[in-house]
Amino acid sequence: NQDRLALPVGTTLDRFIMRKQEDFPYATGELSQLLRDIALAAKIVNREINRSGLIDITGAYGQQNVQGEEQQKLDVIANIRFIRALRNGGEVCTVISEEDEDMIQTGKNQGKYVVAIDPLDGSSNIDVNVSIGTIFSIYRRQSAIGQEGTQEDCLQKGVHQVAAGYVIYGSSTMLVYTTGNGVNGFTYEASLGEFFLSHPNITTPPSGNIYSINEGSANSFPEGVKQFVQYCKDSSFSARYIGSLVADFHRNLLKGGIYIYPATAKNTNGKLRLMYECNALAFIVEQAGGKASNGQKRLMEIEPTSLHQRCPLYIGSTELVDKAESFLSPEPAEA
Ligand code: P6P
Repeated sequence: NQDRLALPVGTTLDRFIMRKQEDFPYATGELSQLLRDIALAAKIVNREINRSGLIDITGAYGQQNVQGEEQQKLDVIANIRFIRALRNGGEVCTVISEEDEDMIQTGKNQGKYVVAIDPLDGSSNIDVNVSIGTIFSIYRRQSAIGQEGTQEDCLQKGVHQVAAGYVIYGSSTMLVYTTGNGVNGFTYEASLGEFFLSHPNITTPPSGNIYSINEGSANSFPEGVKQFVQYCKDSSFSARYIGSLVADFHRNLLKGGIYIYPATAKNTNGKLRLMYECNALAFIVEQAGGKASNGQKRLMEIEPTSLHQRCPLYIGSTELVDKAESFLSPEPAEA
């Protein structure tokens, strides 16, 4: 009955996960344990981030990651922490990460799940104390249990996600996730080491007056994007762009708005990654009543072809994504 489902604000994450598992009579607890493993790693990374200015682990790590981006020490630490937690938890056979070119085999071949993760997105923001985030997607492996996960296990369409979420390390640290039955947000109380339900059943407003896009690249925006941006200005929208995907997404999720990272001259297929950035946020925004596309089609229907492929991202309030798309593919001229 409904009141049993409506867990009160203040419920701990552990109790929430346990109660939600009870709603799945055939659930055997592996996904619940996997979510706990991710929450544990998030607590550890949160502690590292909060100390980062103090114990000289900020700044570049002196290496470049597969993206050719200057690797920040916290990138590396977060990657190690999440992969270790997923490996030790035993539920995951294979991980793909922004920080590693190839699939990471955990050695736990009995694991039913595959995880795609951006352990610390927006890490160039770390040294200037801007909110950053972890983004993850969880898929059920397609290959037989008992062997290593395969490339096909890792390259599944977004519609096949069994869960997705993000952690935002901001003025407060929150874990926001979905398992396909709505979106719930948990706020971390460091003194107790617990996440508490603070944002039950998040729904995103159907429209809004915030647009998030890096207008520094406006000269090379597709024509339709230029027209949509002009529409936002003509509508007296607020321009809000933090330059940290999770922070921009989270604000728009709660307040309504649209985030766009289109194709640009510098990033001809957009900058954001399909498997461990876009798909997870697309699952969450759809579960919250919003929309996510690559400008042409539902983002979660994109058939992946490589682990680190990029795609344009139009995500947020349904009416704004629809509006943006209308400029991108105007109605066919009257025959
Ligand atoms: P730009 C951060 O590097 C990131 O991956 C996202 O977190 C952020 O939204 C985007 O890139 C910012 O990119 O080109 O606007 O600086």
